[in-house]
Amino acid sequence: MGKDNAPAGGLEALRSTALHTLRDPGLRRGIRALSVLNQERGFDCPGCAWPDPSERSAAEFCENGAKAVAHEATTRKLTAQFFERWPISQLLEQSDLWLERQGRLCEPLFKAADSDHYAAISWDAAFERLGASLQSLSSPNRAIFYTSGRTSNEAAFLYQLFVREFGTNNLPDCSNMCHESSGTGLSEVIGVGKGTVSLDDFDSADVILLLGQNPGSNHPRMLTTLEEAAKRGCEIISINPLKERALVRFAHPKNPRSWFGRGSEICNRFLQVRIGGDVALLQGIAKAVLELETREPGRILDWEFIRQHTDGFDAYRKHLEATSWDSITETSGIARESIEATAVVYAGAPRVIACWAMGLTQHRHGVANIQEITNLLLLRGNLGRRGAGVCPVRGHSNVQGDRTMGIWEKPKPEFLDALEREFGFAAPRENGHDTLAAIAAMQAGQASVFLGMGGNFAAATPDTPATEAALRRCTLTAHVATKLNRSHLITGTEALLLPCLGRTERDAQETGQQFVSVENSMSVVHRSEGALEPASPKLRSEPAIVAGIAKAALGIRSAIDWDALVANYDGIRDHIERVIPGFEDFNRRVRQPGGFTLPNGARDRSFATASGRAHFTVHALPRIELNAGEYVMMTIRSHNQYNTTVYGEADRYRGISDRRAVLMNPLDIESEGLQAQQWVDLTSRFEDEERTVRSFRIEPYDVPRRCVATYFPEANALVAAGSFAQKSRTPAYKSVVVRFAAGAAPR
Ligand SMILES: Nc1nc2c(c(=O)[nH]1)N[C@H]1C(S)=C(S)[C@@H](COP(=O)(O)OP(=O)(O)OC[C@H]3O[C@@H](n4cnc5c(=O)[nH]c(N)nc54)[C@H](O)[C@@H]3O)O[C@H]1N2
Ligand SMILES: Nc1nc2c(c(=O)[nH]1)N[C@H]1C(S)=C(S)[C@@H](COP(=O)(O)OP(=O)(O)OC[C@H]3O[C@@H](n4cnc5c(=O)[nH]c(N)nc54)[C@H](O)[C@@H]3O)O[C@H]1N2
Ligand SMILES: [Mo]
Repeated sequence: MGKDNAPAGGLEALRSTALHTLRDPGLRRGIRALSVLNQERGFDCPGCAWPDPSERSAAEFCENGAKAVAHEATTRKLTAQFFERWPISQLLEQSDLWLERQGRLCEPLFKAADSDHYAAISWDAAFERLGASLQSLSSPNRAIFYTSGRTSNEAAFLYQLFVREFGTNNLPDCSNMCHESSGTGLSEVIGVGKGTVSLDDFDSADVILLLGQNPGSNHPRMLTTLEEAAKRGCEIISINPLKERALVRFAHPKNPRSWFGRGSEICNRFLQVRIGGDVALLQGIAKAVLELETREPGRILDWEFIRQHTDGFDAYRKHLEATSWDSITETSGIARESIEATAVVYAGAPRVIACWAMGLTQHRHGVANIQEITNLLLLRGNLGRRGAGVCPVRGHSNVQGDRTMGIWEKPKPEFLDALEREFGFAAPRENGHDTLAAIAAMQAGQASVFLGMGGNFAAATPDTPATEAALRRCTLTAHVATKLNRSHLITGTEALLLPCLGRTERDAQETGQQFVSVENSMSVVHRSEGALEPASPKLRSEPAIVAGIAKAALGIRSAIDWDALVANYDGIRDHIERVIPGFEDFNRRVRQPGGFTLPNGARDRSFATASGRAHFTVHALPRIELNAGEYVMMTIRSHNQYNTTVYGEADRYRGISDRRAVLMNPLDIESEGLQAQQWVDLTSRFEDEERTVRSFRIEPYDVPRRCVATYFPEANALVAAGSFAQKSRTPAYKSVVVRFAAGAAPR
């Protein structure tokens, strides 16, 4: 349990950065890439969506960003000869790590109907095949167009434009599995589905709540911000079943003096909530705040804000009064005294920011979680002023921008109207399939062509065997990708792999070198320009690939001059400016140092809800009923992975050496009659469905009773597709009910 007590970060982080940089791109290419990573004229880190500071240091990246860059910038190449040697069926038996290590995809590849091999194909022939498949469909709604979150604004805009001109809104994306609960929850109550803070706000916050987030591994640059806040006395409170190590002690890798000491403290209060207990805990804190107000009337709540800018307060207060302390402490697993002490800290702080990530969104009550955070902030007017607000910390580096660009299965009518005005075709008005609906449609034979713009659909989605079967039913599966992954091997009758340039690489088009733009977690839009020689001369940029597909699928029916847009991305940006609000003067402003910030009414207390007010909302306490022998399981990321891309077995910060681990409380291990390090099989229960995975190992860990953790994506086969958040349909990856049986080591 927490075998290693050294601070997170420090020398170890530097060592790991150097190791990955040397092993993959080699010294020169690696240093070239890192020297422009997150710099004004460089490329945006493909890792996470945490913003860059306005004053940048020479090394504006973290260990995990450097890993993501190193793995993209690798000099290893995957050519057609490799696929001659390796049949797809044999590649499938290799581990994800092995697939990843084979290097960059270098040329377009095609798998014919009767073949077990990918073979080289020309770009023109590849586009023709995809175009012909799309044209042969009886309805455009029989095609699925998935997007992962690394795609630039320019590529995403072109992609959705093509898909809508083709005639469907079937644009599921990784956001459906990620912050959809945040977008849905926030839109309902504050009128905008994005965060309201900027990086500057962290300089003046007095309390920062970190809910269900592990920034030490997943947003390491955020630790710099948190460390600075902690040093000036800001209180940082972690609400998380795990005491994540980087939040306990952190040594900044760029500050040599800190490497050998104990590191600095980030969080000073850890509330180890039970998995799924956040609604109860947040209601508990709010209930205690109301009790403080009763004791000191008029001194605790921001009555002026509540009266002027909100509605629903009375119903919310009544609900809290009627909710018993027993039910709150039982569901949250946190003692009343701790909740009350937290309320005192919250009520004493002039400015509070709440940050969160997947620990809150990936539950059946994911939307309620987000709205309870908002409730708590509204009580003291912690919204729309300096040093305060909501901060959903995004995952993929441009997942927020992709949504802004229209990658969405439920586009707003205003967006479609603007698209029609600009391009003169009739946009489809019916909502399309989100990720879960796309799987169901393929399963039912109602969709038969799948195109993935990045990502690893088969491994990231719930219920792995069912998703795989669904993809295999397709007539054609195609992926635009940088590196080989499992989804590329789970093919339809025919399959295509279309290799693209990565963020790190130069993108030369007819009019010269192009740059793209991205939007970070705080709505700042800025440029990103690659610097490295492309891994292969045959790679094409994502915008060029989209244009190739569009021309082949739409032919003369298209109203758009695709070639002109690819020749000069300024032309794409001109269209974006006329279609999407907030992008006025886009081409000039994107060239300004630091870019520009998109407007967001909630930042100025102008709430775009029907009443123009922010809403308090009432939620019943969600309960996860467990039978004897059952546990609630969260599936989480290790320090050594980027989503489905696994860099290595060990999870350094948590002191775990093997990814097939089940993190479990020692008292539960004992009461179940299990042993540490014992092999077990896990069976999940959802309604009347059961799913089993074999060969996981029991690892004693400081986690609340009746709660366990496993790693994503190994445990995805246990997640039922029918178990998702109300309203947002985000899969409930963090509340899976499981039980154990004795098992054996993997074969
Ligand atoms: N290096 C690296 N960086 C990444 C990624 C990566 O895989 N690797 N992924 C990117 C992406 S797409 C995303 S979305 C983000 C993900 O970033 P995170 O959301 O930090 O990632 P997870 O590992 O899913 O962790 C969730 C945290 O939530 C906690 N948790 C689980 N269940 C609950 C609960 O019920 N309540 C509370 N309060 N906490 C809970 C877990 O203990 C864990 O600390 O990171 C992004 N950045
Ligand atoms: N059990 C469980 N499941 C989860 C989660 C969880 O916490 N638990 N988290 C969910 C979340 S938050 C997310 S965001 C999803 C992630 O789902 P995805 O976004 O679908 O998966 P990734 O692993 O991020 O995709 C990685 C692949 O993208 C490709 N790629 C990398 N860079 C580029 C590029 O520049 N262009 C293109 N075209 N391709 C590129 C590479 O081929 C790489 O293998 O997974 C979800 N699944
Ligand atoms: Mo994500």
